[in-house]
Amino acid sequence: MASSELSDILNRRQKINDALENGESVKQSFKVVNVYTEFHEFSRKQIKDYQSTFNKYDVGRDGFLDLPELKIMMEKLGAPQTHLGLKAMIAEVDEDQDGKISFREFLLIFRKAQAGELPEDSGLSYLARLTEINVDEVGVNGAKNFFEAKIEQQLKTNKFHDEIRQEQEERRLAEQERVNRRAQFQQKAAIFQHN
Ligand SMILES: [Ca+2]
Ligand SMILES: [Ca+2]
Repeated sequence: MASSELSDILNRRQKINDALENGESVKQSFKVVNVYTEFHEFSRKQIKDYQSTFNKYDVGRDGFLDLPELKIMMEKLGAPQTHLGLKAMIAEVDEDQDGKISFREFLLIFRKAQAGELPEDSGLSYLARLTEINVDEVGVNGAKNFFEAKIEQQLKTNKFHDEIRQEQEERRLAEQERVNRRAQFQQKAAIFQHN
């Protein structure tokens, strides 16, 4: 860690301690300091990229993505959602239940996406995957193509998909066995009849 970065953290820590001594609320800045340690699965660069994505769609600049902002975000990403869909998206990560997405809760989306905890066709799953590309550069159609290619690629390695394939294969084998058994039975029956 660069020494300037470390002194930044120490300075912030000192400010928090001062504020605490004065009985002030320091909840928010405390959270900002901690996202790097809480979301240890992401690199600092990733978190900074997520922060700039978040800021881009936090049009009101209040540090939260509310429902109208999320609505516009999903439209811009080429995956518009219904009002109920948007509410469900927020509820999925709204741990403090204030009806909007803080940056920390925003990071939960990507944590869940990475852990495979988001259903394929859920709004948050679209959000997580579509924000990986720069829609401004490739355009919405480009984003859609990229997205479809990405889903296809993911399906190939997806565990769920593998299980379905395995199930289909098992069903195919069972059906084959049934056909074989019937053929054998008919053969035996034919021999029996000839005798
Ligand atoms: Ca906002
Ligand atoms: Ca919240």
